[in-house]
Amino acid sequence: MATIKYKSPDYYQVDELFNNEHKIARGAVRDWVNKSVIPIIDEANQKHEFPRHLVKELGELGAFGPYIPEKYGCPGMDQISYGLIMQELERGDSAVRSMASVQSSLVMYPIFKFGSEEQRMKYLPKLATGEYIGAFGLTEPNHGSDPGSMITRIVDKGDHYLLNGAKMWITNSPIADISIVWAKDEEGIVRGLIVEKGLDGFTAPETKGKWSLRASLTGELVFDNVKVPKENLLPNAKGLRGPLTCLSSARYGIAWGVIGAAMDCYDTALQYSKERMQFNKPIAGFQLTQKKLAEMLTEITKAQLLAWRLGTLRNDDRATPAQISMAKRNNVEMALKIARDSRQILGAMGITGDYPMMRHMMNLESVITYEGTHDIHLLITGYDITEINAFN
Ligand code: TGC
Ligand code: FAD
Repeated sequence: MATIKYKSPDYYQVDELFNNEHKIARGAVRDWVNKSVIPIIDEANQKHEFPRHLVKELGELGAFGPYIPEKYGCPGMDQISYGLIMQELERGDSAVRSMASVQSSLVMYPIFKFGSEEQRMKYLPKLATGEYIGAFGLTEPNHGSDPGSMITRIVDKGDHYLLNGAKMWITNSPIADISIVWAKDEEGIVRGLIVEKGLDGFTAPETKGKWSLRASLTGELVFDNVKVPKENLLPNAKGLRGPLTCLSSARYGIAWGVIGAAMDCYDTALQYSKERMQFNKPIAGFQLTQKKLAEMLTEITKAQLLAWRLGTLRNDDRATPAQISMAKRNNVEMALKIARDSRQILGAMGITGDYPMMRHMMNLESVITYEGTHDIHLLITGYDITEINAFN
């Protein structure tokens, strides 16, 4: 592994917009990523293995449900701290941020927002420490961008619900202790269930052979006449608005997270280009290299400001789903382009695991697809500004 020392870019003194709590949270996660993620993450990706030992450490850091109240064993921080935690985790690897995103926004948040007090007390403290790992099942083999057409069903059988169907592309599914599963009831209304592992008829096979997010576990959730206890229904989620509200929280975290990946790529390319000599001068001295670096820093700065403003709106509960879509779409594309351009600055070295660009680039191909594809987010913005739905 190359010994490049990371220096986080901050061209517009965005740091001054953060309070002490934000900086403490960011600093703790940055130190942890340096110590626990950077030394092992290339090997985990090369071997296509999930570094499971990081889960408990993430819990100790407060990275699971950072914005959920302390009463449930969580840190009770604000949305800016949540964003900065995601930024620092994704500087390490998108897989680590994915683990924390799913656990926080897609498992803990729906239990907190739509669950009963008994469900909150039963599950949230265990999820906060990482004792329990969670998954979120919305996507199906034949329904990805259009989750409203899902075919997974529950039927009321008196003392339990009978669950049938299948979910695909589910982060953490093979090791999840609980899965938040979205299914339609007999009236066709989307409901959320907490499905514990080990129930008869429930399997979660792994999806292997990914070239992206190789340090993250992905799999299916398959339900064949699974009896889910009645008390595991989330009482306060009715309709597609339930899962989409969770997605808003996770998409917000991604808008911050990918800035971390972009910063890592930019900083690595900057340092390398000042040291790498060609034609008797550092490659940083060529105009074409400077164009790449200047444009990268400009885009990172814009993305930081977009994420920060969105965070302040979320703190006031004023951020709209369409505003979140704009930030997710813009910032992921920004990070992917920076991963590609920074890799070029490293020439052949850029394709090796000694440097992080190729890994970030491959990861970001998933990030630009999940939580709503790049084009779906564009259509959400189009719908918001024209009030004409172009989805169908
Ligand atoms: P539509 O009729 O527009 O909406 C249904 C209801 O939901 C409301 N709504 C939202 N509420 C909160 N947050 C949002 N983001 C919302 N978007 C919509 C909407 O107001 C409506 O409410 P109500 O009360 O009137 O019923 O629904 P539609 O069927 O037309 O679909 C719209 C569309 C295409 C935008 C939506 O379905 C969509 O976002 N598709 C993309 C699917 C997606 O993002 N899947 C992600 C799966 S999870 C994942 O990828 C995890 S990755 C994990 C990791 O990080 O590792
Ligand atoms: P499709 O919906 O089939 O889309 C294919 C293409 O068609 C895309 O380019 C899309 O933009 C385009 N398209 C679709 N509809 C339209 C339209 N109306 N207009 C124009 N273009 C359109 N899901 C979960 O529920 N939980 C998870 O934990 C989870 N984790 C994931 C982890 C990974 C690594 C990946 C890759 C995916 C994960 N997903 C998860 C699934 C993810 O959310 C879906 O892949 C995503 O929503 C897109 O669905 P799809 O792959 O079925 O693509």
